[in-house]
Amino acid sequence: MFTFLRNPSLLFIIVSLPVPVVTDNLALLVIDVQNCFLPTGTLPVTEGDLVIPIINEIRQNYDNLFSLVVFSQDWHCDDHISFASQHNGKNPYDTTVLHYNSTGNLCESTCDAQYNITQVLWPDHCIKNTADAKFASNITRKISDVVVQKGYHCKIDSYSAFFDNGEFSQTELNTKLKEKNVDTVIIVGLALDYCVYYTAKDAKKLGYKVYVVQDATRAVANATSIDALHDMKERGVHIVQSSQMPDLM
Ligand code: VGL
Ligand code: ZN
Repeated sequence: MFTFLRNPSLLFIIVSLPVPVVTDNLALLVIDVQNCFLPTGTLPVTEGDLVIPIINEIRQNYDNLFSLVVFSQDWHCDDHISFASQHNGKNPYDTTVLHYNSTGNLCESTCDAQYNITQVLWPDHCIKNTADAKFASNITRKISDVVVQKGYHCKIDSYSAFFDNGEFSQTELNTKLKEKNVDTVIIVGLALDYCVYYTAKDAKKLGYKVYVVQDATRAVANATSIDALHDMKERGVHIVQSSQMPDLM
């Protein structure tokens, strides 16, 4: 026994034994859980309110495992370009094509259009500094949570919490995640087929490991949610249920 411990080379073997290392550094991204997207809001998502108790339970069970919890907030000008009310002869849920020049400016009359973006036209929604744009009153929020606003450029929409729809500008989300060395994001919230989908795609493009907790989301429409789920899976986004969260942790 003592001979063994007095042998320096054996001691080296003992101290260099591998120890398990937890490599995933997690962030929870809570997308657009705002009054505007609840069933009584201006852009109602069917059952949008049902994500709230699920997200609250995820936080209750796993908050200590998240290096960061981020709330994104859709935050529009009152004449935002995505509103059907700003387009003559158009109704909510119609589409139009918007043209942008090489520097990301909207071509309102003649200009050298470089990018054409198909835009769904929405009811006026989530206008900044209104009660409609506030976070749902019953979603758990903590002082340490970070808020990232998006969609505040009046002439371009922003579904993703990382970039606007033309990828002309970015929010502070990627920087905030990098500051905390986050490598894995868990995405919940509204709406599955728009802001959750675009945020998950961009997170994947930026190199994060991405989980979408499906039962903690709801969609604007069935057809688009089927397409979004299919595309996310193809891109390597993990679609999971909240009951599977213990397996991820
Ligand atoms: C959203 C449509 C328009 C979303 C935001 O949060 O999914 N959808 N603006
Ligand atoms: Zn919006």
